[in-house]
Amino acid sequence: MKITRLYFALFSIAVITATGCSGGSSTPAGDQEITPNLNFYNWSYYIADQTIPEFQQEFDVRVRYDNYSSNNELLAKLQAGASGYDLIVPSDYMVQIMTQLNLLQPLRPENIPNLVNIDPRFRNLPFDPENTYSIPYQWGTTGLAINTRYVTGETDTWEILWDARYRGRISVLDDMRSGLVPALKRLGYSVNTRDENELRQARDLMIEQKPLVRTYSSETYMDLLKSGDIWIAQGWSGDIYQVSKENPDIVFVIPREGSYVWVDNLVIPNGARNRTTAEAFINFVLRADQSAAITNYTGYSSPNRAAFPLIRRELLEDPGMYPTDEVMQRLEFMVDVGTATSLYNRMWSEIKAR
Ligand code: N2P
Repeated sequence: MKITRLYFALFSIAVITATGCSGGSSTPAGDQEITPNLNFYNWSYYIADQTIPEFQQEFDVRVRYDNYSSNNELLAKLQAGASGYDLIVPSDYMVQIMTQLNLLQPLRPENIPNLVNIDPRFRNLPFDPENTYSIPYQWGTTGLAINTRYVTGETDTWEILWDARYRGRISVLDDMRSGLVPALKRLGYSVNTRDENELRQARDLMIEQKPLVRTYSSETYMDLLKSGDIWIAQGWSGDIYQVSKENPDIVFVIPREGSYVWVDNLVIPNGARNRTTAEAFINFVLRADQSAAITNYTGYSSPNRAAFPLIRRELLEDPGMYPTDEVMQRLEFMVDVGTATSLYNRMWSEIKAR
């Protein structure tokens, strides 16, 4: 797998600008006690049913568990201050942004010995080159869910989102970075473009497509797919895997024009009151059995080498989850686009306002 190489190529510039901005810890020294509470904020549909109950039982901790459905929702919550969360799961480029904003505190490796289970190819990735703040949780790809009962013809292309036959049966991911991807890739541009003209063209294409869209969603689209209310959805690999278990007409495809791949990471925000407990939880989900249970349940891809023998074969052999090198060449990682973030914001608001 070429994941690390791809990363290094893409991130080499971004990292140079990101280093040097360290988020210092505000937690007092000597806090090595496991506290009785943990406030965990995670993506929706992104954990096994038994993970939290088993942790609570074993460590005698009460976990408050809340969900978000986009990196921007997570960032907004943190920036509003006093979120109370001890543990969050931002994607690669968002770890970069949060580090620069001094929102994270360093992890203490001595409290997370199971880090050795992480495949070396997923350690020291360019958005956090020393794993100072983050440890990979799960990774995956972004593509299209297709209901093969209703959708015919070529389906491995973003163009299908512009096919008027599917008016009202389409959903698109609801955030400014993901939601522009179908248009950027159709136009042959990078998901990390900072070029205003390219972003305007992408905006115009998404505005043209908007009359066909039933909903912009990064969470409820799963239920709409299951029930057959929508037939085509831009979505994430594991989400679609979960849906296909209940509705076998649904398949996941990575469009031939290319897409993006991401790694989500466990991190502790600055100001977290239950830092040691958060580290204990990180160490717990890095265990081979716990990590494999999460992967087997969510259908996402695992960065945990020790978990591999316990992961279901059908998942390991699914090219949507573990793309071939040839497909991988067409996938980009998102990076922090710096000042161009405001352009993405503007384009996305203009699409949504229509
Ligand atoms: C889970 C979403 C996975 C995260 N519903 C996409 N980075």
